[in-house]
Amino acid sequence: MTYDTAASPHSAAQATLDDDPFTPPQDSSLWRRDFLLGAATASYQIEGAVHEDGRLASIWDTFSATPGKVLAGDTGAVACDHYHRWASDLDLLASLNFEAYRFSIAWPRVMDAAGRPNAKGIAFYRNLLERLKEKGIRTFATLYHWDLPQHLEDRGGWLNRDTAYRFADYADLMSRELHGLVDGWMTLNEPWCSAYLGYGNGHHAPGLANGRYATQAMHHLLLAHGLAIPVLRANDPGSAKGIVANVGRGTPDSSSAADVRAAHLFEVQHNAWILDPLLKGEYPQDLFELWPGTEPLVLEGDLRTIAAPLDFLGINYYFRTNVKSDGGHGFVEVPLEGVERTQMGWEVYPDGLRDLLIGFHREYPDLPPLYITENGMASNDRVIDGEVDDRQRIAFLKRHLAAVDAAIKAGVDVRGYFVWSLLDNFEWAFGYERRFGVVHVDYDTQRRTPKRSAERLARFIASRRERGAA
Ligand code: IFM
Repeated sequence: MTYDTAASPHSAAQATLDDDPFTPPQDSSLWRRDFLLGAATASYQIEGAVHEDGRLASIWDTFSATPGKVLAGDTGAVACDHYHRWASDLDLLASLNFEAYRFSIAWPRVMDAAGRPNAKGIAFYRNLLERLKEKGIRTFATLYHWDLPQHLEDRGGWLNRDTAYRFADYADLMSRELHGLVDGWMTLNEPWCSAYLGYGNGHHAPGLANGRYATQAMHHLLLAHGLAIPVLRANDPGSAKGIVANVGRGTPDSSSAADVRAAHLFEVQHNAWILDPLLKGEYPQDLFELWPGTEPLVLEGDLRTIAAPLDFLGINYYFRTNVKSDGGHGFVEVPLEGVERTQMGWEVYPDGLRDLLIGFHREYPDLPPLYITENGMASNDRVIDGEVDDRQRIAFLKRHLAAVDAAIKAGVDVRGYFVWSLLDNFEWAFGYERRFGVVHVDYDTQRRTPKRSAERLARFIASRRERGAA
């Protein structure tokens, strides 16, 4: 079988499907035209232009400017300069045939400290969305991908309940300004990272380290989400509303009851901490066995607010963690020898994605449709003779897509998959050293070079189109 996708510069005119190691089996649900294949990014990781057009400081500007917090002292001040290059970046996205784009809005770019709109910042996102619509690309906007305005952190950040209400105001503004242009709103990206890495161990902004803070910050983040959902529904009824959780697979180091319990607690801490309040309206009590004395202050009605019905749930998956009992009520990681790892040191473990999806399907009767809103890997990619041969990523993506297909075949409703990330970008505490993009970015010249993985994905999407049209 041959296919001709001449419309795309990254098509594989005349290539045979059998030559393409990316091609899923004929019976794969990934061939379904209603299964979206997209790419994801986030504001602070790509935009740069941190002082332009009235943008205020975010906690990540402050954190990355603090010596010792980010590898090599990198900051997001310039990043991929996407604020200026957004139009050509969208051309690139379209040339790679992606059907959907997940990006995030920088809260400090669109609202001033008094809560008034910043017209220039809002225009940036409106232009972006309008261009995506012109190109026929589905739009998924995340409201909070970690760049909290610094002035809110100065008043306690996510430890202050008031921040949840300010978030609802921000969601109100954005959904009034951008209604009709967004196919899917995502309130928060990975509240686990905001709460645990930001307030629990201090590896991320704002850099506080206290277990009690982590659970309280999580509660206010989830409350912010729950307050925002009805606002988004009222202002933009035609769009879908959801939230994005990063989930972790924990496996026991042995079959002992203690190690099996340890793996369970790992997943409680990574998954149930977020998913139980969202989907069951309660916190998992096991969490407070793991972290005694950290129960957050929960006011009457909060859990009902948090459990507002969702149109979809976004799942971000990267790796598994092998654990054993710490001899008490907790777990410790036992890194496995001889397994494949990425530049982050994370184990490549696609079965974890399949098992988690099937597990959530069984555990939560009210599980909404799912999107895989992030999946991908970092590698030390280099441009050689104009090409980036990222074959580890090609195999990674192929195997994780196969895991999604297996979950769908087991009955899980998964509607799409977004590769993390479109571009190499600012990888938080690891700065620019870790390259997650399917497009290589030369940070000296801002030249973009699609990696082989991007070409393979583009070719597959094009062949789906052709098949759908046939
Ligand atoms: O780069 C991050 C992203 O911002 C959130 N999810 C995980 C990615 C890789 O670490």
